Amino acid sequence: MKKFLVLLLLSTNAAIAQQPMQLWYKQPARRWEEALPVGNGRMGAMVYGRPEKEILQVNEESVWAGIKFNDANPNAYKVLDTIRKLIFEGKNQEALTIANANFLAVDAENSNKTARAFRSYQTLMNVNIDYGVTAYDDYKRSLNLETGIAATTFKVNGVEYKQEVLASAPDNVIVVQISTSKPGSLNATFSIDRPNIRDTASRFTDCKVTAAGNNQLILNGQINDRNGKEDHGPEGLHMKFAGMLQVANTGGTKTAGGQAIQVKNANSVTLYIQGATNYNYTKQDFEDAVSALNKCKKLMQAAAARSYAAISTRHIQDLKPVMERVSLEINGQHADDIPTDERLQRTKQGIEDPHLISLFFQYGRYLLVSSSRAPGVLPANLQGIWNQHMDAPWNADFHTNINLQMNYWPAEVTNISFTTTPLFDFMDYIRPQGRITAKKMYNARGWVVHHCTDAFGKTGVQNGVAWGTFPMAASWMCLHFWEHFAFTLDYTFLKNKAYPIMKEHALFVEDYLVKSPEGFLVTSPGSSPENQFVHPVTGKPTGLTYGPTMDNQILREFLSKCIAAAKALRTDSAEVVRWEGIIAQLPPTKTGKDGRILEWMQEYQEVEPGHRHISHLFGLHPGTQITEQTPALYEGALRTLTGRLAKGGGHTGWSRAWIINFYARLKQADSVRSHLQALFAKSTLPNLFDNHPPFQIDGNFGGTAGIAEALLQSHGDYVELLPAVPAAWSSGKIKGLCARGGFILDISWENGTLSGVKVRSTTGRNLVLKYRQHLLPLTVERGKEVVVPVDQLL
Ligand code: FUC
Repeated sequence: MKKFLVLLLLSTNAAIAQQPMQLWYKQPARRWEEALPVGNGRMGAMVYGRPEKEILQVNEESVWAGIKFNDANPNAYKVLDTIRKLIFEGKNQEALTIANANFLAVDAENSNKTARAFRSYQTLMNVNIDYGVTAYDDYKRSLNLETGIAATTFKVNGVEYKQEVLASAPDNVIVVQISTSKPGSLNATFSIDRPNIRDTASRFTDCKVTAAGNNQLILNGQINDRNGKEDHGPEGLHMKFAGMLQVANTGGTKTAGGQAIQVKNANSVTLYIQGATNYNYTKQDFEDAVSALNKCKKLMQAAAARSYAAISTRHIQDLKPVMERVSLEINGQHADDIPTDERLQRTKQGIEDPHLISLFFQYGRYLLVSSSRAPGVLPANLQGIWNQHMDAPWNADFHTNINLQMNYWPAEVTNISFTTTPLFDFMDYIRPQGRITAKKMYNARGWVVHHCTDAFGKTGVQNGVAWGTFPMAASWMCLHFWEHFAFTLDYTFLKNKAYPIMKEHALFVEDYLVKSPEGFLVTSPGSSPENQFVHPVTGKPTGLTYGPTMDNQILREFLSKCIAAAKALRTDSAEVVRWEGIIAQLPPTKTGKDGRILEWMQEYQEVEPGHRHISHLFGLHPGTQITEQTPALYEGALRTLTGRLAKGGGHTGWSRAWIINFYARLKQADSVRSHLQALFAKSTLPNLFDNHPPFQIDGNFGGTAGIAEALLQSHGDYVELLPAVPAAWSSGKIKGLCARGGFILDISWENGTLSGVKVRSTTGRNLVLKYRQHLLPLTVERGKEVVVPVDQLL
């Protein structure tokens, strides 16, 4: 394996004081992928930091094109038995032809036309700042991950300019503070706009900007949906949205002219940026009777009553303790004297940079906290909350065949459990649609969602039958509810929120499964996400099948957790017996001739042997079925990974991130290291956003989770310390990682060996620590901390 150069400059230096985690650059962002993100869960902004023409690209989480309708195809049930019969007879192509005509999402209540794709999550607006500056020096821009402040500083003829941007959760607003070192020298023009503000050949004006008084600009609009080449569902005027900019200056003058506000000779300026829509997340729909503009004005009034100083103090008090819950240091502390883009460039050249690893790790936490929390209500989408497009890649939607799940992998273990609230609410609110879909398509009880959904909670089959027929997405999503309980031991959550949703989905599972010719209970039709095999008779690429390995593994995991939940709540013993009966009839995970895990029921030839989805390793991660206790499968998983990688696997950011997690579970520490390196080298943008390509945030979250997984694992019967720490990370400290069972751990290591462990109990009591081959049972009283005698683990 290629040896990495170790950057000596960045080696241990105990003399360096603890520095804040920040991304920083010596030049403004030339493009969006270089801009820096701030977010409060509801609103987000990408800050370019341009002295000439500053841009803040602003999002509000619910600006979604499209409308709500149940998109389940009612014809599906009429052909379900036929399709199943054909699939069992090996006539997959015939089954696909019938499914193509009867399964795809439709708008049955209105046009009955097939709605082939969702519409998109959209940008709200840009806030533009013209500083009237053409030449400047001493430039720096940064994003401090502890304070969540994006700062830009530069000098013009010796006068220092300072711009700070933050998105406050407590005050529910984005604020900008601009000041100069020379009183009365600040001149700037502020404006707002949106891509659809002007007519273009393919688009319609959907908003207008007006000034209110001399201090406000108001963007008011309504999404005007049109179909182009594809039918994306009904056309027309749909969601209403509003954006506002309020300007407050100290010193100087302020005038509003046309669609801009000009400030002259001021000492400082505070900008308040607000946005709103008429979306109601409990209904997962917009409400015609609600004025987005009035909502926006009210939000503005509340926020603008506070000064920048007050807002930033409250914001830092809110964010900093959350970020400080966890800290990671690899090979000592490092001087932060290299700009982030240069660090990334060096990494691309093969120079390993432990500082970049901890920065990327904390950035993942920062991004999830900034895109998935109150006052926001929707979960982090494919781009978190940051999107500059009107038609985003994959609509910046919620893909439930890996991507939405991956977004939340770091949530529990990296001590930001509260970020899961929007996800759980969303899954809860999706249920009424999911019930209709389960009934209409499969005449099944319970609820279901297929491989993706949007802000209107669509649950039908999207993007083609072979692609979209993945009803196990719902079972997989349900596992997140269990994980939250496993980490927090929150019985109230389990009883009132998690278990009812899991149990209701279990009804769907019971009704959906059918007996296969081999006598197993299987999903049919089903698919191994987005992958195809060569049909042994027709030689054709085939996706639609029965009992793909991932489905079986998800079901085994899901039903086991339903059983565990019922037992924890001392309820539903009859259900437990039924679920145990189903598990016993699921097809086992098998290996093929070359020892690799089989992705489908039979050993088929693969169409794309380097496919990005490695779905049949679900049992290894995030599942818990392939472990050291199942040596043949464990070895099979390693072979499967090697095989995929040899054929070009891992080419998307999220796929690479998943591979890091797989290797962590396989305890292949050096592969964790090399794939992390590859994630930086091949799939990370200058602002450290993950590159699918294009930008897709799951790789950030999956990467952060992968680093945590190398340091601590708790999915088995014990809490394993440093299970996959690369030899090159010879010393280090991780503080504040969470383990299942209600524990928080601080772990340190020196010369590649464990040197310190502290265990705090939040709610837990008994645990077993594991380090290498050593086990140590421990009791930690609730709320107490224990310093573990490390020699007992060596
Ligand atoms: C899945 C992946 C793609 C992409 C999309 C949003 O379909 O296979 O790579 O990430 O989700």
